[in-house]
Amino acid sequence: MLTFHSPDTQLRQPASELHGGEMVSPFECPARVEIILRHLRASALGEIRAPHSYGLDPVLAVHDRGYVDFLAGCWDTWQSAGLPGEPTPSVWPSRRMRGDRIPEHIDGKLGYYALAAETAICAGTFAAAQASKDIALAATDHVLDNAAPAFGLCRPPGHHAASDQFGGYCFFNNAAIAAQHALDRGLSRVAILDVDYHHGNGTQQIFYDRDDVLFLSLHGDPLEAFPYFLGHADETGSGRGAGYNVNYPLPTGTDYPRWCQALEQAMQRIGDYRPELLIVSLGVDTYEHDPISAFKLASDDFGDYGRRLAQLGLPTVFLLEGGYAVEEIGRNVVKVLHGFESA
Ligand code: 6XA
Ligand code: ZN
Repeated sequence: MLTFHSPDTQLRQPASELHGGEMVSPFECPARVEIILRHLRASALGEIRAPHSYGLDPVLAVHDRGYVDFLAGCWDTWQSAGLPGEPTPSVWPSRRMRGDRIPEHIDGKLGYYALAAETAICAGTFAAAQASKDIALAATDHVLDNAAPAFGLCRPPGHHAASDQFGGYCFFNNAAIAAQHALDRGLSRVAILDVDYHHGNGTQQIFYDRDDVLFLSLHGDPLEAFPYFLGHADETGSGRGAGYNVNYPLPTGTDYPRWCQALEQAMQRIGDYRPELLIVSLGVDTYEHDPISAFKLASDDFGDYGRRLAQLGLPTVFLLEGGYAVEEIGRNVVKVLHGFESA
């Protein structure tokens, strides 16, 4: 299986993250990619290629122009305002306030365009986010052109990014951009299966009223887990999209047999949909030793579900989302990909 990777993803190096009431070293860090690369090379999974630039058009096909312009200029605006530290959202148009006016001050803009406070923007964030979506697009093109699976080593991740919101370490929704790109190439049905520990609220929002993208997500119950305000089972899509959004919220402590039951249900639904492309939002923060998540998957379970996914027999692109047990992230990602290939 081919991997797509770009060193530009490493331009995202924020100094800190708000976690547990403290500023800590970010969980979503460059070492994640380095360790995955090391395991990919050692496992001889296949060639590692760089993507070409697709520009911003595929981004603007799913994201709001004002949002993209905000991300492009945020770091410079913050610097010009003479503010110390890193651009970090701290105020929101919350309930009973107005959300229809975009503030002019950068502090207000950050709150308008953010869904949470842990994700700071740094000098290289916009460039890294562009590299990440290029990886997703190149991997998707490879799958569609060669009828062979591919892995996009995306960083930053994407599934929390909504049409006009960043947060949860995400800026551009790589999976959504890839799905829309595939539709724009002439496909009529794409499925996105999100196996990250966290609900893919951004992907859900982007396709919520559409039936050309089936979105399914297995994740920590939002009553107990980030992003807290989306991801319940009764969110099933609206309008034409009614029935095309499927959430499997699972309790804290969920182990592999329980998780796998939900996976089998999701696979059944995907099979019924008959998509022409499957995009897997591959977060390995379901791992039992992940520092910020609460499921109990063991390393071997990753190989097992990789094998199961292959049984769908679909053109499949894997795009990296979360996973923060840095020492084990390479092993767990490679297990999924190897499992898929060996099936
Ligand atoms: C913020 C938690 C962000 C979770 C990011 C993630 N306290 N999403 O892994 O998949
Ligand atoms: Zn996650």
